[in-house]
Amino acid sequence: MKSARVAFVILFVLAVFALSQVASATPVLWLKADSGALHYGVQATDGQTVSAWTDYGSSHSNAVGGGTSAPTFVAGVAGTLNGMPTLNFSTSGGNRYLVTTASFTQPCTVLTVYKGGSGASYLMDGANGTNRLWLIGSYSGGNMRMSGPDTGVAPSVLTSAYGVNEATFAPSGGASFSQNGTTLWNNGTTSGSASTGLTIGARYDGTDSGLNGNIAEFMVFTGTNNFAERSIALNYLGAKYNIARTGRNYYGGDSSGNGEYDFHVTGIGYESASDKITSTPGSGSSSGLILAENTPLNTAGQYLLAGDKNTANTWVTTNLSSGWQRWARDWYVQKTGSLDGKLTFDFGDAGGVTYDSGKTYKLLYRNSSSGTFSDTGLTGTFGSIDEISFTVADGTLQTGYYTLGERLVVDLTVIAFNDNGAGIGGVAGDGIQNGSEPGLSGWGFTAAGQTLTTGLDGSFTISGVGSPGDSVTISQDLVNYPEPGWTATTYPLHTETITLRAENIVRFGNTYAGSPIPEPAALGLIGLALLAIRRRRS
Ligand SMILES: [Ca+2]
Ligand SMILES: [Ca+2]
Ligand SMILES: [Ca+2]
Repeated sequence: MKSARVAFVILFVLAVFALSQVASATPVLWLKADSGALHYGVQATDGQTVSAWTDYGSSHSNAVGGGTSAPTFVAGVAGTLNGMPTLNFSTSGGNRYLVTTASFTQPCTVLTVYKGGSGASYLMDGANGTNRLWLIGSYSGGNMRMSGPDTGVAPSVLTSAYGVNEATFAPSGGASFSQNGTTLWNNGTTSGSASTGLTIGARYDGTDSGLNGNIAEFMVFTGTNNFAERSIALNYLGAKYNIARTGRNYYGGDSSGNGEYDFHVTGIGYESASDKITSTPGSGSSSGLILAENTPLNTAGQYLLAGDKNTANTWVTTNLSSGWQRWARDWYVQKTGSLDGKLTFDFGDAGGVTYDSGKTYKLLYRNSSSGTFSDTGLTGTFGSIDEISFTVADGTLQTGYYTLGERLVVDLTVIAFNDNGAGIGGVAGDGIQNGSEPGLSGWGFTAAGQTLTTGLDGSFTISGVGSPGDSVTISQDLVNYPEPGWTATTYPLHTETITLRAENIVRFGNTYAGSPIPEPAALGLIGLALLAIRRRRS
């Protein structure tokens, strides 16, 4: 049942990923203002009504409304909620609300980022008018209420500022409410039962006690074994909306000191054998990095979370040693406890980069949000379609910044030439191939472990000989290709270890001590002539 649910989520998220923000959790209902708030089928813009709010949860029960009762989209404002948008559920001219047919069982927990207005201000209520189920609202003149009992929580908690709120509804006992990690009320009994359908932003029938406030995000989890996934979701919400919380903090990449890695926070974690998340959503629903356990998680409090900065991805060469390129997007990865993890990079999800299983990809790490990345030295394993995975043992898996790197591979061209240009426009014996000093064909070399012979133009090229910074040994092969009478003007006739230059061309100049013009040079001249003819034909 669980795997079927996950499969549904993956398929669904595949369709809507372009705008999504990812948490690892699989809530029953998941609404977010920054993605899938639709004005008649198209992403709403500031001031437009939202007729359908896409459900990214397993229910796929979009919250819908219409006409003058639909909420309006409020574009993000810098400095508020990290610039993220909200939906405004006004009460002016009648309540604004949306209705979903998603079903819930108790216990269930609602995670929301919202701010209500004064008065009764229902965040939500069961949609079934004959059996009003549960709600969060500031109760007029009294305390906040949750589905029956007066909680003893002041309404101002929900009206003065946006918070990350976690409200658990239980059929008998165990109900609780906390905000930004502080438990404000618990152990109450909750009336009502499981609900089919939910009204968001007003009382069950929409006719009374509208929210008169704004909702940024809304998630509902059901069941009892979801503490780990809710803990990850709380970190996701706090980072995304820049709301400080206390407790269950497993991700600090969103702070200014750590570089504001605020988005797509996701993770794995373990509370018990029945309450754990061992892999983040897979290919098609990540921001490019997928986390998973390697050695199975088995200790309460193990967590591995990651988030990014929403950096548009492409290949870049910044913050690297020469000879490397990397993804522009990097992730802050935070480890709590000891664990072996697996980091998988998904090219399709990250976007902006082309996958090639013939390349050498490496896991790169740095310990601060600026500075040079270094190679972890780990070898990746190519996975399905467009992924590469790195198994990172506990001792190597450090909290810090990770991305995918590639060692650049370059070609090397070796040229042998007759450094005897006197009378034909060059300077004899200067080690420089001037003007018409011809290449020497048929000269043997040993280069990068291969035996090679110069072609008609006096050169050969080795494709992918190595990366800038590597050393390649090249020697003229005097055993198999002796050319009596010639002396080297550039490199002596023995092995040279060279560092690849920018142009990756190494020239071996030679001169002939006697006369007449020796055969290799003559061959070279003929070769050049043949080349010229070939070029004219092409
Ligand atoms: Ca931040
Ligand atoms: Ca993929
Ligand atoms: Ca010369």
